[in-house]
Amino acid sequence: MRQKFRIHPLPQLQLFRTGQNVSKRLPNVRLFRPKLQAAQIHAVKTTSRQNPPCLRTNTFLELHHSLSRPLPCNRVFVLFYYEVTAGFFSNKIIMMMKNIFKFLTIIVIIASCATSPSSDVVKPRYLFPGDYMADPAAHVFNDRVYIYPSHDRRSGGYGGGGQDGGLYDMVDYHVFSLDDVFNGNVTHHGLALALADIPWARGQLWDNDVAYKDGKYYMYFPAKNQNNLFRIGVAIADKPEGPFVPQPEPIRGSYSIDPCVFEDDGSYYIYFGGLWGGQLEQYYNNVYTGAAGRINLPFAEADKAISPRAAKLSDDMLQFDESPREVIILDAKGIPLTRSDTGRRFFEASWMHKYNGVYYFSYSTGDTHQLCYATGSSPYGPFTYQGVILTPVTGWTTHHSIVEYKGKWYLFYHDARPSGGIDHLRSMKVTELIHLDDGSIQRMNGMR
Ligand code: FUB
Repeated sequence: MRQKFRIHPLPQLQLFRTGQNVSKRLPNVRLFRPKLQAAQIHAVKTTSRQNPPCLRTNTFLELHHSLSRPLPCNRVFVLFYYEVTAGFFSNKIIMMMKNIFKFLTIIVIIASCATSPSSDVVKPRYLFPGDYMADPAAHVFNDRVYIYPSHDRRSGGYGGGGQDGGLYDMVDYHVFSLDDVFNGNVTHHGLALALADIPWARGQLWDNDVAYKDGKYYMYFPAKNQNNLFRIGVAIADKPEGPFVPQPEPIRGSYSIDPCVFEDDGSYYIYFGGLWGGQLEQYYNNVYTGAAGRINLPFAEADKAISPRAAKLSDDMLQFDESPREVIILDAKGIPLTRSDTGRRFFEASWMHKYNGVYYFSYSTGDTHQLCYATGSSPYGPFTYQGVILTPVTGWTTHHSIVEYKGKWYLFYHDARPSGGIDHLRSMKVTELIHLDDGSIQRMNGMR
């Protein structure tokens, strides 16, 4: 039997912002493609309570969406929709109308995407306007989010300029916490560890991370020693906010920068490494080779991107339990990324999180300024490159952490916008991070 429909009223054109709650405007939205991703669902979330006068309760709307990628959020977007009720028109005419609107919608989506490389859900929040803090490592302890940033400052610099990162001349760490990511107070717990209290360290307290085990909190931090080589130290506290008491010596066999610690099934893994000023190029097979270390390598080896390192921590959390292993990042064909692939290869800022049983290794590409991620089935990798999480921010460095809190995921990161773009005076911020239905992470715009 031929089913008849009536279209009433004529197709609607409406402007809205993705990410905006449209529930009051679009009741009973029926999605043309049921497999919508989180942000899209967010964008068209509806309730049927408030019907505008033009809509009837027995009608539905069809939203045409034909792209596999999510809609860019917080962008003005044109929604074409029409209302269909049992009535005048034949199936054939309905199908024709559907195709026309599908076509128009695709054009608008493409135009919208062309002007923005990313999609975002919630406007990011600067967390501590009072001072410059960078590289925020966030963890949930005692139902609060604790944030462990580097503490940027104005300084004449720590020797070596340019690629040595001498301007990042930090001398202490402060701790922050919150229990409402976007609206609540950010508690500043004050000084947690100072360079002057670390017997082996001479300067440059860069990105740190903190892990909890058996009633103690362990802070892992890089610093330059008397020979100007980065080593990684540990400091211990009874409370998440510190104060942290440093061990007299750095971790045996440690080198380079940006430690991050990840707990999995009761084991703790430390990831670390950073190129250029982070000195990772100066090590081969965990041995210090100096600047010339990679010159005589066979081509295939020299061509391979320099890998971040991972090692299991000892039971007492104070040493490596094994020699650090290379964390290999592969392309989609299973081939390790190359050194010249600067848009995708690892540079610094390791972070690990687990989502739906999959290990997500994320990092900064340094001189191409992206935050990227790669996924795998083991904490050691290998990981397969997946894409960009955050496009470049204001300032040279980009560095982040990813944490789940009260059922949502967040990206903590920094940029140098509040300082007017001074690379080494950065401000920490947070935004929501979305895992899409297919396991990918929704790309975000670093300039927001
Ligand atoms: O904060 C100093 C360094 O800048 C960090 O260790 C790097 O990851 C970069 O953010």
